[in-house]
Amino acid sequence: RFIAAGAAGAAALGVGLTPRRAWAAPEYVLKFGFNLAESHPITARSKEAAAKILQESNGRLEIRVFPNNQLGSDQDMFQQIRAGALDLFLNSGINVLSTMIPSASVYGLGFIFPDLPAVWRAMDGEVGAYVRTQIRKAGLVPLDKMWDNGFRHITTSTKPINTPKDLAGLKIRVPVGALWTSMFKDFRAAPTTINFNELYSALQTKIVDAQENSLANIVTAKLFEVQKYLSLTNHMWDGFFCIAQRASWEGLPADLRELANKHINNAALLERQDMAANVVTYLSQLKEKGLVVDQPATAPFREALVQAGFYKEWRAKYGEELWGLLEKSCGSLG
Ligand code: X2X
Repeated sequence: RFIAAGAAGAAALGVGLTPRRAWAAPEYVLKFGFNLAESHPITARSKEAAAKILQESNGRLEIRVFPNNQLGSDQDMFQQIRAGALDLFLNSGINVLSTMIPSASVYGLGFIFPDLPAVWRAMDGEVGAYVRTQIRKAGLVPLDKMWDNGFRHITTSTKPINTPKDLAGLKIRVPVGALWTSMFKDFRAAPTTINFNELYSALQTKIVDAQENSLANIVTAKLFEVQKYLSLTNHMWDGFFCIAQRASWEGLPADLRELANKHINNAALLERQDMAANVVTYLSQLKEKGLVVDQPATAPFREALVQAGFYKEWRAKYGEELWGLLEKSCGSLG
């Protein structure tokens, strides 16, 4: 980094140097961590936002982006942000966040969104606002715009999944969140919770035979190397909240906080477009890599959850207020 006295000092002295970007060490440095791979669109968009924030704050605010579990597992990062050691954490509400804020997983209920417009209606609308209020009550600061972690599909190393019966007894990895375990138990599978940073090796060493994720993650985390079958089950949608550590966020001067808020929310909107635009490419890449792709009918999977009492159970857990908002946005889930 240059020392501020360079350009500013030279200008003050009237020295005819070409103005150059020269700034002091940043006044504020925030650490921004998440689990996704370097090549995931979330990584590029968050780094781009950080660059704009550095530029437009004239070097006063630096956001250091740590993708790919560089700071540890999701559970580690969640611990760090609560302890004040991490400033911004991008993660699924269905994942570790829901261990502290149960309503944060609500959008992960199976088969509630037919498409992305339905997702954003809910999450940019009253459902998202409700969850963000709960996150705030838990002492963390959620930024407004969610990031897209994609519709989720099942991959296995053993067999294609075409009907709910194919899930019976399947050793499948799920992230750390009660909704995931509940849903896959109700499918009669045998779910095991494993953090994302251990997923590849868990599949490789056959600790589990299956996992479920977005096409983006199956490509960018190279899960195709250790899986053989991909069933496009679209069984749930997942998104990431950007959560700020309250003291470091509120400790920023208002202008810098506003600048960071603007660029991070804007990055989320751009990343949503990337994810939608990349679906076709990801799918053809996975076919090229040799995955056997199936497109099962989804109605029987949803019916299996209904029969298992899944929606009833989670309606009671989320409560009538949130359930009402969900049905207002998605239509009747009964
Ligand atoms: O852990 C996963 O599977 C991931 C990356 O999709 C989430 O963070 C929920």
